[in-house]
Amino acid sequence: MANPIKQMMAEGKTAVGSFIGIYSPSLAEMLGHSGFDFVVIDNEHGSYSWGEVENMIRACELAGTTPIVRIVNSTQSEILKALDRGAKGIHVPQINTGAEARAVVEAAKFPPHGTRGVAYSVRAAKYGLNKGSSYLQGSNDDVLVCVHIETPQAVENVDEIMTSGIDLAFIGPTDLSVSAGYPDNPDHPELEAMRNRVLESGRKHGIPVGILSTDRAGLDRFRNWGASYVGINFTSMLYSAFTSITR
Ligand code: 3PY
Ligand code: MG
Repeated sequence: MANPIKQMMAEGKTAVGSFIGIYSPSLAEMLGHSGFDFVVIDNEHGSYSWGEVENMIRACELAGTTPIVRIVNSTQSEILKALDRGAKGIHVPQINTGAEARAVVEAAKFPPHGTRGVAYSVRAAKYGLNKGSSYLQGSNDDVLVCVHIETPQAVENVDEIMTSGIDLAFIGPTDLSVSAGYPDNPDHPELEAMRNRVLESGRKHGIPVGILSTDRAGLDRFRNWGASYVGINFTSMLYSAFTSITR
């Protein structure tokens, strides 16, 4: 059950994936066949039912890419539903303090490390075939717990967030630019300073840092900057393919 994305980041590689908010197992398969390391099934801004999330996860597995689910908020029920469907990780948006991040980690881990409720009948436990400590320990070790740092308050509290037990800190550049007051200038020096502060804190505490980009140039830029995990927006890639024909 080992998580290949955790493995890649531990080896100092940059994992590359895509965020998709459109329900289509076929497109999820295409992302996997194209070589993306992970797919973030985006149910913060997407409109998937839990059954659809499960089918997207299945499609990712078929195509050899790691399925991760972005949930709408940090409640225990959202975290539980995503992990029980078989997600190998969760992205939790809008985390602003160490206490909020610790609550996410607790909800994502089975006892004794957390408070995640257990049912062996779920897909993640092979519907009851994978029971007991091998499932519990395996899941606790493998699940990627990622929180979004996307407000000036979160950047202010970044050290306590980094030491909360998370596996990955993800900078949400859109929310960060809007919440910091620079909606039209994502490259404003203040935003760059905030990104650098997050990266430095991650280095200090041994936690990888991820970020969203829209294209190959952004991927190269953030990989060189030090990102361990880069998600590319699915709709941007699609528009760029479409308009390469029409424009
Ligand atoms: C943001 O840019 O705000 C994000 O959450 C990216 O996924
Ligand atoms: Mg965001």
